[in-house]
Amino acid sequence: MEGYIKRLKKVMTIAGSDSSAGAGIQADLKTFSALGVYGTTVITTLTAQNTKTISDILIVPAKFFKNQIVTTLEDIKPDVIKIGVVYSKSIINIIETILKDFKYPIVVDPVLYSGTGIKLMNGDSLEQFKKKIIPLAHVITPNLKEAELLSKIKISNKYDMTKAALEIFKLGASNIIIKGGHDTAKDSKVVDLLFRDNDTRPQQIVHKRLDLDETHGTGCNFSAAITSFLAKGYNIAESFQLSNSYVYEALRYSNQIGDGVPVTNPLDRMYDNSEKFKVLVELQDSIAKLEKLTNFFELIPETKTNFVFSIQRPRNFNDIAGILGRLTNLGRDIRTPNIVQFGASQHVSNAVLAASKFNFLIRSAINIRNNLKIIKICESNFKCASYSRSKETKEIKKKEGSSIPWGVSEAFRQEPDAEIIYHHGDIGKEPMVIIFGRNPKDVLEKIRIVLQNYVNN
Ligand code: PXL
Repeated sequence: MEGYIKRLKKVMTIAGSDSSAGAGIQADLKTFSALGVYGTTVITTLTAQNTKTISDILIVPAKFFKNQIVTTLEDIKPDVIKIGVVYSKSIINIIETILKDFKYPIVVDPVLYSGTGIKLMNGDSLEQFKKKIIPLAHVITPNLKEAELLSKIKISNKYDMTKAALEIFKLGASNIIIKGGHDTAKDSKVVDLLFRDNDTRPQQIVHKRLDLDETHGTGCNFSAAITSFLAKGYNIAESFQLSNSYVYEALRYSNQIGDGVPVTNPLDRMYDNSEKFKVLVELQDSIAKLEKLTNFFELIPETKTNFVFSIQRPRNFNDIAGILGRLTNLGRDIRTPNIVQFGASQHVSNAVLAASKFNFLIRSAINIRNNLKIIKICESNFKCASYSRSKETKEIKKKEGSSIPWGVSEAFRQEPDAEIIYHHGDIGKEPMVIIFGRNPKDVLEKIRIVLQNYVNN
């Protein structure tokens, strides 16, 4: 039995609940899950909250709070503990009393205010927090404002960030990450700094600033990611890099779930990745059926054929699976390399990307030959649209890979319900037909119809 038990790394978060689920315990648990660690949750406070404000806060009674930590730790030993909103002195004291004798690495996210500007620490708790919680920190992750409040140093540049870090080292934190994202000056670049072991020469990560004023959840996602990567065995510098990239993606795909600030999406990649296996299997299955279609070789153009299938909401061609090396015409037979991969096709995938902007249900496509007979069959069986490559501007012609998205968009603008799009080529460019569908099965059905008419007439 022992051999069958998968031993996930375990972490614990001690933090506040956010009823809008963008920050706090809820954000932590999403992040832990997305990064593959098991999270336990000890709740300090409950907030009644949406994307605009916090209307009420309930502090969990001291005795019950203590029982949560003691009972959970008694049985489930975490690899790393994360501390978020602590709110009151009594909670701070309980945390210190229990955790000071453990050797768990502790990540402290010094949450003083919510993203919507509401205080998340009692007025008289800050000094207690500095005295009792910060010395427990293997790493502390303040944003600029929090770093100012903890260090009492006004920060307006990187030099000030270093001075603030020195003050925070004095409070007893072992490592400090100061996050530059909340810079009120809104510099076009975001600078995050990691200071290690009292060293004033930080490791630096610079990102282009995303066009977002304020978001909800970023700080929690970041410190929960640091917690997860440390638990998985990465060192602090590696965890800093990995968490930074992870949060950048979560931020980029933030969602407007209410009318207030956008909420980060720490699960975005996970949703995408969970679809990918099914996409590969369905595409592979339809390719196998396509190979068995008699006379399909007749439809393969000089430039060969690709058959692609996308996840929902593709970002770029890497979210679309295709055939590595394309389908080749070998006389009366066809050859498939039998390798289906994400990012394998640029041309046909770009056609799907462009088509999906007009009709999000279009996720699959195949390219075939264009001759008069094929066009006639397509026109009489499906909704078709065409474009003329000779109308491409110089810029489109010059930029590699821009011709297909341009043409497909042109055609869809004329016929938004198009199922098939074709062009008649240009000097040195082979004419082409692209058949679209919701999935590979749907595309295969259309191929069957074209083929039947092609060989029988
Ligand atoms: O983002 C910091 C944060 C942490 N924890 C809770 C919160 C917030 C921000 O709103 O509500 C519970």
